[in-house]
Amino acid sequence: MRSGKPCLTEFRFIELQGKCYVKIGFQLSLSSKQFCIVHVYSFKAVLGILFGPLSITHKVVKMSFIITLIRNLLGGIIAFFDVITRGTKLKRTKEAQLQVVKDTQGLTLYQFFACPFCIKTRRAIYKMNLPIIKRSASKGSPYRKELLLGGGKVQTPCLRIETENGVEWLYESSEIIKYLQQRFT
Ligand SMILES: N[C@@H](CCC(=O)N[C@@H](CS)C(=O)NCC(=O)O)C(=O)O
Repeated sequence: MRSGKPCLTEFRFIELQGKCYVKIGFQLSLSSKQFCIVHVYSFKAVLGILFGPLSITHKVVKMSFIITLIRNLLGGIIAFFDVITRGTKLKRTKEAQLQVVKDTQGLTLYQFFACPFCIKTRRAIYKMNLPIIKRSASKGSPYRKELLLGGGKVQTPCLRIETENGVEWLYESSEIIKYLQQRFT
């Protein structure tokens, strides 16, 4: 193997905890004597769809997975159009914006990137020019557990509101937008 050039060493379907993945192995050379092997575990069987029936018996690609894929694709398209059609932010005086920065420090939005309700909420947040921290509640993210433990369920969007009186978890995109509009516009 020539130095610096990654070489494909493995490409196969595997089963991990009852789920089907595509395992892709690369060998990367660091110098003429040293190398490392990197294994990438694919998106759940996405390639399985493209390459036909999976080699793992009875693990046919589940309908729910296809629905998730379509949902994420549509969500991604909506997110893209949201970004390009957002328009302008609310303009405030420097002092007023500094106050908003201070007042939004206790706010955190738990969200999924491609969720239409989150897109709607993010769009409103953008238009109100609010620097609110956003945390992904997608599977595998540590914030998902935080949302579940704090708010009681994994549903996005959810706004975590921390004040001197305690912490409140606000679900429902319309409620979140209404709350922010009342507080900041
Ligand atoms: N009526 C809610 C609907 C929110 C909703 O359905 N969110 C979905 C994501 S798009 C969700 O969190 N589903 C739970 C899950 O995927 O685990 C709103 O307007 O916020």
